[in-house]
Amino acid sequence: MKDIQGALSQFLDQVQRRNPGEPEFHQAVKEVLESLRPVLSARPEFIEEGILDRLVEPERQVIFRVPWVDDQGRVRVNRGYRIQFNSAIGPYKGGLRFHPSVNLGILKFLAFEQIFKNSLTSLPMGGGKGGADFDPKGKSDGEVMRFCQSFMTELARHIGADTDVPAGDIGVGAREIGFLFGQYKRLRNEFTGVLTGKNLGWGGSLIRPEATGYGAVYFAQEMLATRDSSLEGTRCVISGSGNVAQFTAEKLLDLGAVPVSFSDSDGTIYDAEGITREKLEFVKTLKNVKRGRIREYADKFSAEFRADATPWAIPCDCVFPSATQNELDEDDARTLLDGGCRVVSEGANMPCTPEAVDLFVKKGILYGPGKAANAGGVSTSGLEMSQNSMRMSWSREEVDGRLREIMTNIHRNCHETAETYGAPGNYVIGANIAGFVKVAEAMRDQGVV
Ligand code: NDP
Ligand code: 2IT
Repeated sequence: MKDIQGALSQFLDQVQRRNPGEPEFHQAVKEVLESLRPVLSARPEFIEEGILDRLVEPERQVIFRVPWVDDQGRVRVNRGYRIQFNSAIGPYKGGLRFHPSVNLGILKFLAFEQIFKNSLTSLPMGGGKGGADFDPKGKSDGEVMRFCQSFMTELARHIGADTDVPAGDIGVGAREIGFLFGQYKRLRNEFTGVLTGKNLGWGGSLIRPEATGYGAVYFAQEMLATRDSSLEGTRCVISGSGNVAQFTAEKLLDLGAVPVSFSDSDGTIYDAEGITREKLEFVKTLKNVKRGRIREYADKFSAEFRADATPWAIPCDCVFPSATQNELDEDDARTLLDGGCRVVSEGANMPCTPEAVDLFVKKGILYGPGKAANAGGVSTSGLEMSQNSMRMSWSREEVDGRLREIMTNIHRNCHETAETYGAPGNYVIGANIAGFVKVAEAMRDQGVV
């Protein structure tokens, strides 16, 4: 055990040295590797055969210029990326993020997480991620379209239905997927399932828009069931107000829970009376059609707006962080615990800092890490790929039933793996080990590639 510890810390030092200026990537690698200690002790071949060395090195990273012309006729230039991290168990799969903060380190952390998440889904998908430092906020539809067309003009040569299948993430929703798909089709003259998250009329899957949020709630339900408890009547804090946040709220309402907050980068709304279906419809139109700010909710309904604040000070039973990475730190975790929080199900990727995660785990509350809890989105993308391959579309009930079953299986797998490796109830260890072993074994089977 001591040797493993020494080898791991040397290994992490090396990852930091070889990938300077990428703190989020270091954070994601450290979290996964530290969880793997028990499996690496039991199966030293994973170290001896260089599996870890290969696992932290992306198979391919593409960085490219994205020039486009704005509405004033001015030339603008953004930087585009696609990280094709690991294809041991299937074609690269993962979203595209358009946000001014996007850089190589952030996309590498997201692609790295995606490897294990996709492995947990039980579907044949490798790990990838991409995006650009483009900010869709305040841009006209025409500008977004021209940007997407330019982005796809380069990306098209690197992706394909059996090679790499991107989807949405922050700043990339149905509108952007439409523009990207249109340009791919035009360049390649083929109508294939090269992207997921497509609209229904041209190859999309029912339930894909809902899937990440619904899945995060299903995961919370499963965690609560281990303690003979349920979501009914619980007060739930949600951060973000985009795709994941909206459908988290919708499923919570279906199950008799009470969502009380949303947020965006300007602040938080707290609706102590509860966000109803009618109020949720307002948020969907506000965010998806009018592209407005969440503070307008407080103007419209009698709710509080907390400028520049996150929602973690609101007392609650359950929390669904659904905005971005490292949005919840140790102090926030302590405040939440003091306020009675006993469930955290991560809709976002890596929203809790390592110190916050440690505190949740130490206090023994139900903490579902993103790579397990938010895997419903990519799982349903996998189901969209299956439907595209078969040239068929399944009903809402069929897809939702499969999503439900996948989330139940992910939960069971994480729960049982944690127990097998001596950490009962620790979903971090369960998710990381279960996700890793499948990929590591596939890499061994396929030789040194
Ligand atoms: P959206 O773009 O639809 O919504 C993002 C929301 O988060 C917005 O309310 C946005 O506010 C807020 N936000 C984003 N960045 C920041 C920031 N730096 N500070 C404060 N608020 C911020 O994205 P999604 O809902 O799709 O994604 C949310 C999270 O879920 C991300 O972590 C993503 O990686 C993860 N995820 C998404 C999946 C999907 O299928 N879409 C699948 C699995 C995980 P504002 O508008 O002000 O920027
Ligand atoms: O983080 C994620 O899992 C996503 N953004 C969804 C990826 C996908 O391919 O559906």
